[in-house]
Amino acid sequence: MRIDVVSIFPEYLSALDLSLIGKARQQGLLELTVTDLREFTTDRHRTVDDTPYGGGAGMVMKPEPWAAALGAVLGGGPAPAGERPVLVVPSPAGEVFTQATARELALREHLVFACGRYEGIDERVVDWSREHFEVRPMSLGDYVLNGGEVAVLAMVEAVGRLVPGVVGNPESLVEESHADGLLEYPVYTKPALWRDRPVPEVLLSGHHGRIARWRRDRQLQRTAARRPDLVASLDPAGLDRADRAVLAEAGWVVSGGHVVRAGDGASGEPVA
Ligand code: 6GU
Repeated sequence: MRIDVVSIFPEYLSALDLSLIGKARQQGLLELTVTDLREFTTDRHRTVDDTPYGGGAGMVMKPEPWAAALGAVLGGGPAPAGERPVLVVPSPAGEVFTQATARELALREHLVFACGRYEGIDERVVDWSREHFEVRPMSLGDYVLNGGEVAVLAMVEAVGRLVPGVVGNPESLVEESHADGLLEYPVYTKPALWRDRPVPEVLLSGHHGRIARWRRDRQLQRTAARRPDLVASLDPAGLDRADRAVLAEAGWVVSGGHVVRAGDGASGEPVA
């Protein structure tokens, strides 16, 4: 996979030299290039921003350096046959980036990340880019960062670890949080007794069936407690009798093909 990042703070992305992603780059599994947007300015002050038309606070990133930088990333000449690169534009006004997004992007050949700063990039850059890229404005969640760089670190790590060969043991991708729409179960290691706290006895039993059931129950309970939005998105077809019993205990029932809070219009359910 090829990844390009364009930023006015290329040093910010140096964290991608480290750890799993750094190793994948050394092994040639990921080809990652960081480009300094200011290299594509033409004035003495290397200006990348200007005041917003229509007034208002803050500054807007100028279109010309962005078009030049993205053009260089595309490589001049005619567009190669095959799929267009994806242009991810990090923004709190984007679509929310999820594990499903990471899985989708991990299948692509070429990802380009355009790190905006200030109040954002002139919208015409986004419009023009649609002629050359599949453009995806993306947000990490409902809070505001000062620029796209920190978000790109998160997104590149989430996508990069799904590229075949990057994570040593692919089994570890199967059981982690969000793999099945639920949060991960709690984990324990030695010693079996620590500060008067024992490891849950079932985990020492060697009984694989009971351990799997216990872990599934903890996933369901934890997800109900912390992420009711995820419970409401579960497909009832994937829930067995034991799952439904745990969810009922947490106040959720299957009704009309959906998982809903007990009492929320579910026929025959007692209202608390
Ligand atoms: Cl992707 N960018 C910025 N600037 N702020 C954010 C974000 C992205 N996601 C959440 N907040």
